[in-house]
Amino acid sequence: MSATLLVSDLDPFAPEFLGDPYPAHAALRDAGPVVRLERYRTWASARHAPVRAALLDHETFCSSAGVGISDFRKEEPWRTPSLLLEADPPEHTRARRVVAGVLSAAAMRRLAEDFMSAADELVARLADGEPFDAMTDLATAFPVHVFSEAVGVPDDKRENLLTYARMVFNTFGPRNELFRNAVADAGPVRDWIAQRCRAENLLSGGMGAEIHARAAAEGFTGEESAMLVRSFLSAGVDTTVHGLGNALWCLAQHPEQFAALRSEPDRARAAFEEVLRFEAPVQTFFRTTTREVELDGVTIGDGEKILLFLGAANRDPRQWPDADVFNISRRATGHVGFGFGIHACVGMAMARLEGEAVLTALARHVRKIEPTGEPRRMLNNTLRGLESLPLRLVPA
Ligand code: OVM
Repeated sequence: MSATLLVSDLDPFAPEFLGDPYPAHAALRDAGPVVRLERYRTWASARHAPVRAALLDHETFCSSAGVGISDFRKEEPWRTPSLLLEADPPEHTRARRVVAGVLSAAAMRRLAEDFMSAADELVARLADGEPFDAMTDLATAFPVHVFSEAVGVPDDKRENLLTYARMVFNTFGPRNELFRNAVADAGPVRDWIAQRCRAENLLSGGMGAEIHARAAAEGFTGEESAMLVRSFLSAGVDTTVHGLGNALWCLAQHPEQFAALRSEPDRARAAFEEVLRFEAPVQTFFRTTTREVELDGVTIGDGEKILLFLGAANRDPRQWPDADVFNISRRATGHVGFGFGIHACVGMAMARLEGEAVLTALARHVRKIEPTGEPRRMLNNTLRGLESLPLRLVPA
């Protein structure tokens, strides 16, 4: 066996780690390309090259055994596995085709104008110099509204989308307090989601209805089509909420970067990409090996779980100069915040559109983003983001 460092005392799902993962990320990267996490008897990688390589080799590093710490071959999954996220080819390929068709470049062009005007209106209204909670009133309000409208989720209890997503992302981790609290009283929210996924409960003309239509044409049953909508509802809202929240936080913390964005609003897309590199909303995913494999010189046995630290790979100094510096002018492309390979975020064009819309509106309407209090961090086994972000927007 090759030399590996046993990081026996590290718990990457403990509150102290989740609150500020970056020092531990650096230690993990420096320990080796692939390390052993004794506490969970799992492998892990925090470097960019092996994380990217594992994501690209989907045959060896499979998803059908679950992309959380739980091995579906040994433990019963807490919910019916996703046909998209928790699947391998050829089943994954069919599901992906349906969902990717709905999220095409042409579909994004149709959404762009609505997203831009919704962001413009909201930011113009908030930019009055008065303190507000940017998590609630901007980073959450915007995606919940534009996503629900685009997908065709009726305007009733839409906040359940956030509760459900938080639950899903917590359940990728171990059965710690975050996991247990997330699934306690899960019933009503799960039922609400299951109902929303049904064809008859989605508004006509929306992307949800289109999933049902395309899925039926591919030969999926109504129940399977609803499962594909479930993927949409699971992955489509809270991820962008925290992408936008992290963007606002980064820009508030780095006024010179916001000044650069203001001077060139066309940089909004690139700025959002740098946010995703620097503060990846989805921090981790697991894969499971289908054979013995050597990853960056380390031998991993067959049937082993490996934790891929996307957020740490995005700050690997072996990949980026000044990796710990937030700089909207750098080339952030190549980050793994959206994953990589066949499972790379199928909704990334929509996420980028939301980011571009909000950052463009900020560049247009806001002179200064000023914190008015301490932000409160949200802890989640997978997501990195804030619970509240008090600030004020000084109008331009
Ligand atoms: C899904 C799903 C759920 C959570 C995340 C995700 C980031 C997908 O149900 O397919 O991708």
